[in-house]
Amino acid sequence: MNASLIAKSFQEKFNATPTLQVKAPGRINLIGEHTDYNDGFVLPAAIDKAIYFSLKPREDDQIRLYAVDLNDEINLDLQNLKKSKKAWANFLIGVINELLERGAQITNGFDLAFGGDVPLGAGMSSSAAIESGMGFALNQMFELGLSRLQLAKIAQLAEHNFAGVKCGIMDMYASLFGKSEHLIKLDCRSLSHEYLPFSFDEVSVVLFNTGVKHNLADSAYNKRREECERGVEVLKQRNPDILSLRDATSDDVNAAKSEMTEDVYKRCFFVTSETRRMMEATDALNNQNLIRFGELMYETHDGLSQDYEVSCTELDFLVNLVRDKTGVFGARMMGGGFGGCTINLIDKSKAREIICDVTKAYKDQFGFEAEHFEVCITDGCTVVSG
Ligand code: GAF
Repeated sequence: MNASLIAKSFQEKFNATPTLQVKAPGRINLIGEHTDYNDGFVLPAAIDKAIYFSLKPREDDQIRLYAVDLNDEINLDLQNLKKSKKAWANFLIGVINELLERGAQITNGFDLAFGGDVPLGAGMSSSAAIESGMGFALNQMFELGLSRLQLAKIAQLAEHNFAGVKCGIMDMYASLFGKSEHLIKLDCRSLSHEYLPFSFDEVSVVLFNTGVKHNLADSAYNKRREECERGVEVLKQRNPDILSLRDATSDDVNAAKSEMTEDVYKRCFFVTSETRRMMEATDALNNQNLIRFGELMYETHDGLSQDYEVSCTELDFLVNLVRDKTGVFGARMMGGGFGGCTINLIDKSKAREIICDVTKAYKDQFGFEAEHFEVCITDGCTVVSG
């Protein structure tokens, strides 16, 4: 699916030519997992898997939304927006609603078709791409004058209030602020970033998709967030300067261990260790030291699996499979967890062979193929035409 196929579907569905087409990419995250909602740092990038939108304003208040990939549609009234029973529609309605609540002048209805090639539920943030792209498109079409940062915050609120996941801001930020061949070192407290060059001719970024998404993903995500908040309450008693886990070290957490439940301790220990790893990884990258960077990725995976407990059998299998393979710098599960993809940094000359080995071993173990994606780092949301 690409922009012109979505425009063609729009034409067929609405019998009109779209006046605006936009593209909103999915994301990868190199390191810094579950740190965004703890005010920490993350290192994501936008990728060449994207959601495309075609739109045209209407003269009345009707909003017609068409999900091309699902061949499903809904009609709404701008003056009477409601949550839908269809999960896909809520990502879009949530954004319209958040914009209206902030006084955005969306003055009339519109027709919209969307779809793309960000695999659903694979941890590449298809939902954030839909939310970011929706805000970006409406900002363009109705000349709302919102900044990319404002759009990222609106997309995040839509996810909180309409999809029910209390996510951090990383995914939306990456979709909106991505820059070709660069990682985004995002400070989730100040919401400012710097771009770090990431263009190693000899390295492929490969994602292996477990093809599973375990049911408890959303509720467990919210629970992890609450556990981190409970940990902060304990740490704050000892040191009032600790406002979030970003302000604490693993030593602080160890010192307060007896005042925490086992689960809260493990979550806090992971996040504070991840903050330290994230900083070390940035140094390794600046020194072009991919070997050290890769070691840190494995450490992150182990922490996510054992302390944060958001991995699963399939993800652990994929990471363990490549752990000692020559040609693999590092690998780990990526994103919220409980399924989705692993991210792997692989020596380009060995990539074919390693992809074949992994695909075969996964099929032998689980009985179905693990899809793989060799991804490139791209710019964030863009206007394709209009
Ligand atoms: C999901 C969330 F949406 C992000 O905000 C982030 O917390 C990530 O999980 C884990 O790092 O993608």
